[in-house]
Amino acid sequence: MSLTSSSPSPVVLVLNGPNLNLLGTREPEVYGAHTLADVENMCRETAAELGLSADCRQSNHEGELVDWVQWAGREQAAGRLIGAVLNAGAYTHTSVALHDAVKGAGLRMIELHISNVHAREAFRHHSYLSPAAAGIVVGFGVEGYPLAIQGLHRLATAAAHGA
Ligand code: CA2
Repeated sequence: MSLTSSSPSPVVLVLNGPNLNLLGTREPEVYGAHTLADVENMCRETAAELGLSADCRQSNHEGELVDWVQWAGREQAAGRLIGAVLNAGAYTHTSVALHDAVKGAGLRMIELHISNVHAREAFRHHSYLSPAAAGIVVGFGVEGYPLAIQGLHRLATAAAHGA
């Protein structure tokens, strides 16, 4: 047993929605060659550089994502979590439930898309999540995940200092 006690690192939640478990297996011209495991490792590395711990989760189920957003809002309120990076996949364009969950939970959320959704089909141009987002990262490939974590960390630090 250690004689010194230290509080655990603040958490950043990284949520990936439907079909993102297929990253690196299909459509590399759109989403790149990295797998979801690669992306999650990148997130853990970036989080560690910032003194954070990354909690990375993926689900193909809307209700499970809603449950995790609600949990994250409670953790953020308790001061244990700085917020979430959310790539909701196609639910971005369909889910009032996820919009309501982020708003209702008061979750500091960065919306992320690997591809530039605005340069793609018209049905990808509307997001139910953008009005609930603290920031948006779009079109940087999987490099967007570290960028989003860095941006979220800056916003959370500014909020902690009353900015
Ligand atoms: O660009 C993004 O990150 C998206 O959120 C990805 C979603 C798409 O519905 C959004 O419009 C934009 C699709 C995720 C599916 O990912 C796949 C990855 C590899 C192979 C097949 C699907």
